Amino acid sequence: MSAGVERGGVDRAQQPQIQTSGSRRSGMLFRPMNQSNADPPVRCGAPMVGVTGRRWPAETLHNGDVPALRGLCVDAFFTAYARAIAEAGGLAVFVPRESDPEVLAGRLDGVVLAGGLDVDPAFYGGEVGAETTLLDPEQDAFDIALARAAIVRGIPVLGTCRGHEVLNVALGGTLQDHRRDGHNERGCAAAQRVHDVSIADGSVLHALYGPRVSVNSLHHQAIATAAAGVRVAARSDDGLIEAIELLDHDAVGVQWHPEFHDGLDPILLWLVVQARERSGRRDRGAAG
Ligand SMILES: [Mn+2]
Repeated sequence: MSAGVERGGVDRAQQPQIQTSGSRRSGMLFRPMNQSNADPPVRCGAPMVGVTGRRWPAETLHNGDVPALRGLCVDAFFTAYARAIAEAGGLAVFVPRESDPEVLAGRLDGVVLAGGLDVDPAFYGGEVGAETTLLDPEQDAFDIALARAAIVRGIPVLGTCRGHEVLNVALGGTLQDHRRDGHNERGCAAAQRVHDVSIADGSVLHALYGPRVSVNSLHHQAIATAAAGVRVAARSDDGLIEAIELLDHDAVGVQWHPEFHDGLDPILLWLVVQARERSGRRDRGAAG
C-alpha cells in the first residue's frame, strides 16, 4: 500500500488539480476543526468507482399497466455493489451508457463491470444458442468500451460474472454460451456458496483468498478461451475458468458475485484500495 492511500483532504486541496468536475471539488472540501454545527464532515479523497448496470422497461417499477410509463426506461444496478464500495471506503457512482467511456475513464478511479444479461455472441465471433437469454448489444458495446478505456488509462477494474465475461471479450477472448450443471444455481440465496475454486499461485486472488475459496455461482455463460495478456487465476473443479487477471494491469474478473457474499468480500476491498492508489498517482501527476 503506497503513501497515496493515506493522503488526506488538506494535502489534496493544496495541490493544483486537472480534474475540475463538481464531484471532485466537493470531495476535496474539509471541515474546519472548530466548526461544530456545520455540514457533516466529508470523507476526503474517497476514490470514485463507476458501476455499470442495465436498462429495463419502466413498467417493471409498478404493478399493473401505467400508460405514462410505456416506452420509458430505467437504469438499474444491484444495491450490493454500492454498499460494498461504500463499506470499502469508495464513492460509488452509476455509469449509464450515454456517458462517453473515454470521458468517464478520465474521471473515475476504478470501474466495476457488473453482472447482468448474456454478452451478445456477436462481440466474440460466436452464435446465439438455444439457451442464450435476453441480449442488449448497446449495453455490451458500452461495457466493452469502458473496460478498454479504463485499461488504457491504468484504472483498476473488477468484473463480476457478466463483467468478468465482458472483460475477457473486451481483450479478445471468447465465451461459451451455456454451461452445464452446477454453475447456474439460482434456486438458492445469492449469497450461498455452492462450489469451490482453486486459485493460481502468485495471483491477486491467491493473496486475498489463499489456494481455495468457496463461491456463489449464478452464471450460465462462461469463458471459452482466455484473452491474450490475461492469466487464468481460478478454476472450478470441473475445469471451468472462474477468474482471470491481466498480467500488466490491476484488472480482475471473477465469474462469481462477490458483492452478494456475506460481509465485505476481499476482492471489493482490493478494488477500492487500488482505486485509491490510482487516485493518488493522478494527483501526484497533476502536481508535477
Ligand atoms: Mn461457477
